[in-house]
Amino acid sequence: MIKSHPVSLREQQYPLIHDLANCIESVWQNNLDLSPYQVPEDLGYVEGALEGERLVIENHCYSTPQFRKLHLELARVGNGLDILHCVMFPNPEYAIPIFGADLVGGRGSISAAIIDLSPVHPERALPPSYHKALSALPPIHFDQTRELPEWGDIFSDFCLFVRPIGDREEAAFLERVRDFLTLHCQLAVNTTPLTSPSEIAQILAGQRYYCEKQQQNDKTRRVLEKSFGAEWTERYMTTMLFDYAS
Ligand code: 18B
Repeated sequence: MIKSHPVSLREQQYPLIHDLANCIESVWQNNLDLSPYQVPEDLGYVEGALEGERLVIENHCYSTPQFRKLHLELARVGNGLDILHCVMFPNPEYAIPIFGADLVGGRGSISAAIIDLSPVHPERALPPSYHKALSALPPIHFDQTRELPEWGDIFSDFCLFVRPIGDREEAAFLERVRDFLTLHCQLAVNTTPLTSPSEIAQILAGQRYYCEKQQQNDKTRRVLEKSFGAEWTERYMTTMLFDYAS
């Protein structure tokens, strides 16, 4: 027995998902001052199989001076579909974007790999320091890029949404996540917090808009509903995946 469950899900997951989870946690550990974040007791490790295949979810959460919640979630549906979900929610005193990543795949390939640093500024622009740092990254090419859904107006011009093909593209995606994350952590720790209540209120409104859009992702909702039902899924999507302060 390892911890409270038989084997770590991560060890069994699709290699890119496993490597990405380790990469995300090591960039966090090397660049941020992590404290424990209390996950609601019944949501740390979750298993369900209501009418469909078994779904197993493992949550890892931290907080830091700059981030209210760092959330890394690993999930496996049935015996083949692996998911990595990651969101870094800034404290509202920090006028910085929301880092988000989602990978879905298994049985030999990843069908969707998305990362972004999404603006929460009222004009939906990234801070100049972010724009400059992201623009300076070397150009990157993937054979198969994917169309953002209708609710995807929250994402920045730097959003990468692809179906990575083969080891070379998978490695390139992992490196791009490492670059986004490293520059995000470094810029975040050098950001001076806001003090003006009206500016903080604007950040909160931007974060809320981001969460409300993400809650409209029917593909995520459907996977969760099949194993846990509609009521549980609604609670999970609004309190664990995309919660916002009101
Ligand atoms: N997501 N994803 O996190 N989602 O959570 N995800 C899918 O090949 C889950 C985020 C995003 O085309 C798919 O089509 C489940 C974050 C976008 O309509 C499945 C969980 C971001 C799409 C899931 C999860 C994000 C997408 C379809 C909880 C971005 C495309 C896969 C563990 C920062 C939507 C496919 C579309 C797709 C499932 C984006 C199955 C269950 C943080 C844009």
